[in-house]
Amino acid sequence: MNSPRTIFHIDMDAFFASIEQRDNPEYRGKPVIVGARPGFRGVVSTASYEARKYGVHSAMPVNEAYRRCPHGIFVTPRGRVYADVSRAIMSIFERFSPCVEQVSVDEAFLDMSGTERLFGSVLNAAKEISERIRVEQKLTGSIGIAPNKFLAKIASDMNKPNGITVAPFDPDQIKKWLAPMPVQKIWGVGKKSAEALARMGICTIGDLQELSIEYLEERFGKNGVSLFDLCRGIDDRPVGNEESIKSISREHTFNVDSQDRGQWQEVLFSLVQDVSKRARSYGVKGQTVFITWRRPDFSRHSRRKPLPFATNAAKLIYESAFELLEELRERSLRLLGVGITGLDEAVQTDLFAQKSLESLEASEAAVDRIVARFGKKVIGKGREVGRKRDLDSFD
Ligand code: TTP
Ligand code: MG
Repeated sequence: MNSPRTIFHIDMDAFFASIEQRDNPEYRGKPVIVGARPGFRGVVSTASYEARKYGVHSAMPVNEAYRRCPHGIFVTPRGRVYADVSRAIMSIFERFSPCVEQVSVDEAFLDMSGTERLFGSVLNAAKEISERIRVEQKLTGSIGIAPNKFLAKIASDMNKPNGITVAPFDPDQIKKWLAPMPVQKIWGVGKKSAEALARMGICTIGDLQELSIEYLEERFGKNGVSLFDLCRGIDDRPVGNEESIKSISREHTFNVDSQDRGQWQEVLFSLVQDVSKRARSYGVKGQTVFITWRRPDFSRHSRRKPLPFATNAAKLIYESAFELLEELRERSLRLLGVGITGLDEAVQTDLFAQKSLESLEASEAAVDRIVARFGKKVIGKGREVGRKRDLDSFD
């Protein structure tokens, strides 16, 4: 029997169009259609909610969109900007869970199981994520909370835009909740399968629930078994790929490209505090440290280095990360990030070193507890003192 899980699915609202409305205040409250230019071949990437009222949607030929909404604001996509925002959003998610699976440019699953301790309740965590997206990116996303990926995805779509929806967690309630929904809500049931099912008189998930597993298997083979499970809301797929489960990182974009190595070190130091604190709160250690950076031309690069021991101690992570930074042959940086990987692998360390390492980790964990209780002001670790202003810009 698997232990119960809590999964979030987060999907940004009208993603490309909302970014355009954010960056061009004169577009706000208006029908914005991002995609090909009217008069040319090509399709709509997405439309703002104001434009959707006219029936405009993703993948519609742009000339059709123009017929439906001639007074719309037609915008050519700015891919690089969207990719940057996407990365920033994903890095917000990574602050809330070490297990994030990015599904598309504006969508991710987070395994939030066991995080109640950190955020009070999962609903509270969802509100905080939503708030971080609003404050840091001036955008909104919709969040679904459920015991698995399938239900979380359905939930996130139910109260768009800017909604938080909690799916039922009890098996009977889940069945009832799903019953009135159309069969297309099930992953893998596209237009063709839906038509085939409709010919059998099956239109809703509730209709599917009536069928026996034998019948479904005979009719649809292996897919029939998964239909049997999904229509009851059963889905055991784990969140994440190897990569996402095995790293914790933070990054900072400079307000203006920075040529100041002293500033790079300060930023690195602050970021390492966060990475280390998160690793401690999740009870994981890393074996490798990496730094990532972006040049002013937006190109992204990274370098990695093994840590002397698997650890989550800020001191050791910083020392290795600092060496990587020292080796950097860049004049100017747009962004700097740091992280640890190799979180799950078991490692052997020699016993003597292990002991001093444990006491270092224990003392840093003690600092976390004091800060959690009395606030950050009471403790400053050397360089953190006087850097509060800069630290604020990371949150
Ligand atoms: P979606 O999340 O599907 O759509 P959305 O974020 O615009 O709107 P919603 O509030 O319904 O989630 O896709 C994310 C982005 O991906 C979208 O803003 C533009 C791009 N996209 C395309 O370019 N073509 C497409 O056909 C789709 C579906 C999306
Ligand atoms: Mg979206």
